[in-house]
Amino acid sequence: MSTRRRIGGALAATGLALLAVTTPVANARTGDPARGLYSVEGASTAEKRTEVARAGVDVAGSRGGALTVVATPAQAASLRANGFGLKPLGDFDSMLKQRSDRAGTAAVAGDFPPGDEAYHTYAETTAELRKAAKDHGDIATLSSVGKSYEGRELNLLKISDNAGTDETEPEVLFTCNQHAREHLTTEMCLRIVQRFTSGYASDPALKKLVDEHEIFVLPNVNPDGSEYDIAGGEYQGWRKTRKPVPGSGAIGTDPNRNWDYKWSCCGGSSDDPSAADYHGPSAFSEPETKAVAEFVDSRVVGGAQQIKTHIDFHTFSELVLWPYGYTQAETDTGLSAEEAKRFADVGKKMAATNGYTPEQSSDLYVTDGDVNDWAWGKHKILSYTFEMYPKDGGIDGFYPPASVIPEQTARNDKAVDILITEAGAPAPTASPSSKSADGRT
Ligand code: 3K0
Ligand code: CA
Ligand code: CA
Ligand code: ZN
Repeated sequence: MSTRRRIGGALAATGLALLAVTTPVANARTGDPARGLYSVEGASTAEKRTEVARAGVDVAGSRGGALTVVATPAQAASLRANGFGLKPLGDFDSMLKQRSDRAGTAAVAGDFPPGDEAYHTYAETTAELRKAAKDHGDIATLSSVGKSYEGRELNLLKISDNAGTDETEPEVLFTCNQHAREHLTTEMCLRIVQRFTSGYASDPALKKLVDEHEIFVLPNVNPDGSEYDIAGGEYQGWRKTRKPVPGSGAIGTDPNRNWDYKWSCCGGSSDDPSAADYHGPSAFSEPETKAVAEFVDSRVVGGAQQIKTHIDFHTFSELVLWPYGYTQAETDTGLSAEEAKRFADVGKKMAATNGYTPEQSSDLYVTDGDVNDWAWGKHKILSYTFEMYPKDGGIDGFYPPASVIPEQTARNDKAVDILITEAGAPAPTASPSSKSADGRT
């Protein structure tokens, strides 16, 4: 792989000398136009950030009043024409290659690039889950909610006392890796698995959390995407699923715009199949989101949703986000002032333990069809997005060195415990003037 060269028309990109961001060097493997990484200045309000996202660019992170985006030459030109200042940070594909080759040794097929082998591939993640279930059979059972487009099992580990029995205990869900390249999140789910299974016998506080709840962990929502991202020993900067979009030459849908609640309602996702935040041809067009949703639907027992709280892990920017994403209003259909306050209170409580910034999802930029809006809007699950380490960065933001895994996953231990504990707390009582959508008071 290290000898591969990216060829763009008559141009051969042979090194940093040709990294001028204005030069459209094609990606030799995909044939895509070269993508540049930019800092977009003047994106200091949610409206402006939503406008930037609407250009179809790939929003990598948010830093201060600026957004870090990956843009094609056409997208960059369009943003500039709309008055945004773009500060070039480098050629995305070349930066990916540089990042992948950092250790300077040959990549092992199917594994993470040299130096990053401590990250778990899909096969290694599956092996860890099997081992947890085998070594702790009384408190851990492994199942699958369905298969990905390419046929990979969407593994689900349940952790609880009497794990083989559906008991009447508050249920909690942790999901990771909706976005392919956000590999640190898979490590986060594995950390949760390790901590509660290995710590059960020796740590009374952990044992209590396990005994009194049913904890579901789904480490790879988008395994096709994450495997594609590391195929060939070189990072691809991939975000979406891997299912071809019917009637277009494009591949992949943004799974976190594909959920069936206010899907594609509000300019918080793209109609363009090639865009980074393409919402898919229809809600739940992707087998992955559909399978996870059907699992959550299946947890309605005797008319009551058993899953009470949820975190969907992403990277990066160090944020705790809550619904709604589709609107900038703090309250809307099905989200009363009391409920919005509970989201903010618990969100801030968790953020106080990990140092992330707590805010409503749409304070970042408007997103429609995301998992939190669906989980709350349909099931009243207290559902958060955590954007993990780092706080800011360029492409390296998605690919922190494996050495940060222990610290950056343990950083969320207390927040995870709060979220689990919160599953047993009573839902807030709404005042009669602001009943929730289902009429509960
Ligand atoms: O709820 C949200 O606002 C999700 C934010 C998430 C997204 O889907 O756009 N950010 S990410 O793509 O950079 N992980
Ligand atoms: Ca139990
Ligand atoms: Ca149960
Ligand atoms: Zn993400």
